[in-house]
Amino acid sequence: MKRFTAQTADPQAIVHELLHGGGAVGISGLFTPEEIAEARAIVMEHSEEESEKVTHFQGAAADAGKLNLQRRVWNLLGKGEVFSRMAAHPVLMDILRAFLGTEFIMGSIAANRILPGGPGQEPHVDYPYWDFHKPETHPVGLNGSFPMNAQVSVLLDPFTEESGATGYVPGSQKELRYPTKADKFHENCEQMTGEPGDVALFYGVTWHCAMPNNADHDRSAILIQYLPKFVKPMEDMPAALPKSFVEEASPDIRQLLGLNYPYPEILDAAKAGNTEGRK
Ligand SMILES: O=C(O)CCC(=O)C(=O)O
Ligand SMILES: [Fe+2]
Repeated sequence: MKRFTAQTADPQAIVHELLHGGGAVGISGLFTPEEIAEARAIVMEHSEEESEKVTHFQGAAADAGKLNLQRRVWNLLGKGEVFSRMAAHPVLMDILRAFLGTEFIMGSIAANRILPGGPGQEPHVDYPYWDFHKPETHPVGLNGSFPMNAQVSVLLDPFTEESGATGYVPGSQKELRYPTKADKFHENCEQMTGEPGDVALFYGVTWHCAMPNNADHDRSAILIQYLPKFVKPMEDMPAALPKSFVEEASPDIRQLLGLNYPYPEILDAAKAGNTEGRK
C-alpha cells in the first residue's frame, strides 16, 4: 500500500493509485491522539454489550459462533462531534472530490470493533456493489472503470497482521466481480496495516475483508462510506439524526448527508426555474 502524509496526500496521485494501482492507500497525520482517544472511548462505550446490531459479511464469524466478537456501532454522527470532523476532514474532502465528483455524499459512518479471537469477515466488495454476487441485478456492462464508492477506515487501534488489519488483493479493483475460491484471497492478500490515527482509503470494489484478530487487544476502526451524489445511500442518516443536528449542520456535513441533492422530487409540484438539472 502506498503511504502518504497530510502534507503529501496529492489528490491526483491518490486517485490514480485507487483506480490503476493497488486500490488502497495509507494516509497518516490527519487526526490527533486526543481525537482518536475520544472516538475510541465513544465506540467502546456503545459496544460493551454483545452485539444485536446488524453487521455484514460475517460468514466465518457466523460459522464459528463468534458473532459477539465482532460489533458495530452505527450512526456515529449522532454520537459525538469528533465523527463529523473525521467525515469532513479537509484533506479527505479534497481527495474524495477528485475521485467521486465534487458533490459526493456519505452513505454510512459506523465503527467496526473486532475483539481478540474475532474470526474476521468473508472477502467482499462494498456497497453499492456488495450484492455483486448477483451481477444480473446490476446494469449490463457495469464495471469498475468509474468509481461509485470510496471507503475510509480511521484506525483506532494498532492494525497489524496479528490484530487482523483489513486484508485486500492489490489490483483486484480493476475487474468488478466477487472473489471466488479460485482467487485464493488469503494467499494473495496484503494488509492495510497502520497506527491509531492513520487512515486507510480504498476503492470498495477492491476485494477485501477484516482479517482474524489473533492479538490480545481490540481492533476497532471508523468505517466511512462515500458515494457519488446520485447513488442511493446505504443508511438514511438524516432520518436517524436529531432534527437539530440536521438543521445546524455545516455546509460540508449537509453535502455529506445528501441534502444538497434533492432527488427524487415531485416535479409536478416544483416551481418553474427551481430545478437545477434542467437548466
Ligand atoms: O474492519 C475492516 O477491516 C473492514 C470492514 C469491511 O470491509 C466492511 O465491513 O465492509
Ligand atoms: Fe468492506
